[in-house]
Amino acid sequence: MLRPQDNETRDTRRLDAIWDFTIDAAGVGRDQGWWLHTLPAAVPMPVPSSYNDVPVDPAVHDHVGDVWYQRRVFVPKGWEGQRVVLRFDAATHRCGVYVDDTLVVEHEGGYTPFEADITPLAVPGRALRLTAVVNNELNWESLPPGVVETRPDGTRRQRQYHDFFNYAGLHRSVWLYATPTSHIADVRVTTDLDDGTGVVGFAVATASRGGATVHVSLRDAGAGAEVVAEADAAAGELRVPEPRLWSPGAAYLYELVVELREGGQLVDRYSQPVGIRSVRVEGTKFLINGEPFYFRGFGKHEDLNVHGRGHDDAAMVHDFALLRWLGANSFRTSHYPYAEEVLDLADRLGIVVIDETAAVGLNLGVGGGLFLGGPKTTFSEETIGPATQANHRRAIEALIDRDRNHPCVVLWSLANEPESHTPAARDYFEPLFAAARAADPSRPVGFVNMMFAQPKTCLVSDLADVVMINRYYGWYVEPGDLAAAERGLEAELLGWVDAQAKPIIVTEYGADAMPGLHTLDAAVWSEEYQAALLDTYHRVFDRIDAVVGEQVWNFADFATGPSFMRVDGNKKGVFTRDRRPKAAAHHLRRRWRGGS
Ligand code: GCB
Repeated sequence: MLRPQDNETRDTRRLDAIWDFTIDAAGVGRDQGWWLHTLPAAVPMPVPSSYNDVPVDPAVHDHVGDVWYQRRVFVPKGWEGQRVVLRFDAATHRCGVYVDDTLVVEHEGGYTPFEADITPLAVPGRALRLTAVVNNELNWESLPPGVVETRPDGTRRQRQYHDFFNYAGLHRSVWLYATPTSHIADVRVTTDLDDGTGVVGFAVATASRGGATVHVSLRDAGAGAEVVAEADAAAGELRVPEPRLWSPGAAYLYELVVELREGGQLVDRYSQPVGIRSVRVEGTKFLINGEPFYFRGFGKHEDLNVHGRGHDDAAMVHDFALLRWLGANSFRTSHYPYAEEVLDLADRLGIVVIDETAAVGLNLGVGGGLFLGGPKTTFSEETIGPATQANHRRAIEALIDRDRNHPCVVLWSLANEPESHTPAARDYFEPLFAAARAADPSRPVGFVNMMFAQPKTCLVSDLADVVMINRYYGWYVEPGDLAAAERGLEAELLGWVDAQAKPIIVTEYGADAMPGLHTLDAAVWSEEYQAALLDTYHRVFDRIDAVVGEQVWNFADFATGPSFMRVDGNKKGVFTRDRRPKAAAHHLRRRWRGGS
């Protein structure tokens, strides 16, 4: 799905503002047709943001069910004769949208965009009433999964199987935009290197009356935007001799200008940034542009004080500055697709991204069995079954559809820590790997393994191109004993080398640290222990060639649901939630920037 863009053929209105907002505590809004009028008892709510922490109201913070957003939108006069589209960058976790009295689109999945052509309803020069009903319930079919329970007093609560707060709402921008009626509907690019020549594959989908032609030109980033290759075709390959490559830390973006012409006249134009680079896995190496790449970075979260998971440009740019300060070169979008602005900036700054779906918590052995006392069979007709799998496949396809053109994305992560040691897990994942490879044959595919599935017992890892593992030796296993952690980690990593002979990325390792807690003996929860644990892991990584990446858990402290294991959220950040460094941040900086 193309992102909205302003140019001589297209026009956008970002609808970010204070909207009217009402929680539907009694669950009556759909029956009572709340979209037909102004919302009852509305309060102001910023878009984008999570709604949970904004109003200082436990009823909103912990609400389970529908919430309603509404605003009036003026359709610009100049859009006469244009196609008018309404787009939501994300609504967590599902949403229905009404224009005046009419339902125009429904969407499942909290982190991918959706849109509706509302041309017949959007009269230029007139206002319309825009209403969105957003639902935050997690069930066995949703990603992530969860269970809604009813308490004895009739109130409801959300049980979940993942370790971050279930923030909800309109987390990203909402847009109204106009395109010509005949328009460019999709642009897909792939890039590769052929003996030093850049190869840019392109495929353009159009919606037009017929007789239309497509012209593509690839322009360099210089002031003159020189054309380096062009074609009169909707699909094909452009070859760029001696290209400037998109490389980690040294990004270079060309621009693919796509033009739709009818009778020789320009009808629509779309500009797509293109980073020419190749990605391959060979043996135990992860190659970017033919060079072995070593991932240094983090698993992150979209998580901020007040905003929750709502996108914020200033916070995003600051996080990238902190990554640079540390000498990090990569992150994983744990545990859901991040805002598209984040990937744009990663493209621009040369930060490498492992792009993950919202499939987290598909492991009742952890969440269900250990903490919640709920059902313990992960994959079954009653729990995570065919409907979840179908939804998961759609989520993979939606993620790839959204992010395929980003050079920063080098690897798809299909899930975080699912059960993967049972035949049922293999049956569940085999078709999903096939779907990901069919949707994008150009990138490696993997999933993040959890410690219950060891090198000899994991039944899913052989489907993946890389081994990604999260490990907590010295924390959940052998807490406080770093010597035991070092032995355990090394033995297991060598086991993976034996079992798979693939590149290994340790996608999570770390320890909680209470900021300001210092102990001479590096006791658990102290800043000293967190730093010492990272050192221990690094010694092991440096001894094993197949380890091609270290991504600390987590970049910053983040909000979770209530738990006896969490003190005001998860404290495994090397930064606090407000981005102050703990001792571990300085430690990492010394390792990643070579002592500077
Ligand atoms: C994990 C999960 C992550 C948790 C982390 C922890 O393995 O992937 O979501 O937050 O452990 O801190 O327990």
